[in-house]
Amino acid sequence: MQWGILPMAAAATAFALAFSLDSSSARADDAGAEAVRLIFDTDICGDCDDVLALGMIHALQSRGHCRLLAVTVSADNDQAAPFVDAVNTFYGRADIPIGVVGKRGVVEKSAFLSLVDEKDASGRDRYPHDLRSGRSAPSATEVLRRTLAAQPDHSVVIAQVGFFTNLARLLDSPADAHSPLDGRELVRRKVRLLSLMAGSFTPIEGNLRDLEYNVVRDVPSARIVAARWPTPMVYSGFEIGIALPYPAVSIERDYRYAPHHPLADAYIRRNPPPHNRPTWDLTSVLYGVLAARNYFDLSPAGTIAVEEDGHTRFTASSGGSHRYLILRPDQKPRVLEALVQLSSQPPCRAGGSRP
Ligand SMILES: [Ca+2]
Repeated sequence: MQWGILPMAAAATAFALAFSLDSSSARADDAGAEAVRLIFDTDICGDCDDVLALGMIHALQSRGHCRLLAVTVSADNDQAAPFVDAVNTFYGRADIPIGVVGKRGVVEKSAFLSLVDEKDASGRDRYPHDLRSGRSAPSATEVLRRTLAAQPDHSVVIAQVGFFTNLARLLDSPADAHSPLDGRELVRRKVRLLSLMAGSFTPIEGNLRDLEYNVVRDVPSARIVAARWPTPMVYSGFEIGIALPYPAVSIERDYRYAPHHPLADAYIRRNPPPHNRPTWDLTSVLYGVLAARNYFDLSPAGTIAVEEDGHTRFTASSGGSHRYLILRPDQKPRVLEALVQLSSQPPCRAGGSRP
């Protein structure tokens, strides 16, 4: 299989032309432009890269690059939504809507979500939050439909960094009180880009990672989204995040501004330093919010199909709406520096004030 690589500038131009991005969205992360309207869909249970990615989003919002509209959880674990609420509260944004996949989602255990129930010496939450259980949260479909319906047309970026369940259900959702549009039409109308961590597209040392976790845990939903999602999709394949290991020394040194930091504490519970955890989910957030900053190259346009066994297959085509990220060796230091600086940035509002 041939893997063509376009120079970033040419790829960006072709991408914009192919998908008719409007001028406002194309400028979205230039200085002074409108912040990217972002929805974060995460399986924040098994791995800790979701947690670092959520912290990154808050730093990007503090810098004026994005506005987090909602978080939807794609793993069935009642501690996941409270943990998201605790992270949002830590960064001074306690009221961001949170939706959950519910009992029909992929069941996941976690090494770190139990942090959310820990108390300090006086019996108060160590990580303050007011959402006590995922069972108290609305469905992801409800939150996604309500959030999208309230946004300007073609304005929303969704970063999906877990299973495809929530977005597949969104596509299949009927008209409701929030919108007369069915799910697919609502997505076509409101979403500009789906930036997702899934699949595998470039061999690593000659070997292609055959089956990627986010796909194989819910293949039917992945097949629905790959086949029916009506906007551009950019995949960050397995090979991207594993080529960018988060330096554990940063976990040990850069988060000490808080005695109990939810990002560092989750990381340590999952993989104590000196483990350098891959940055899979962080890369989809970085691209989704700062696509024009040339952190990555893009594949040619094409179609990515999810096969019945969970393999992802890319076929180049000039009219295709799918691409995948490509990381050149000389891009690695700059990307990794951005991921570390954003993840470890202390909470602050735009303009620098503490929340
Ligand atoms: Ca994830």
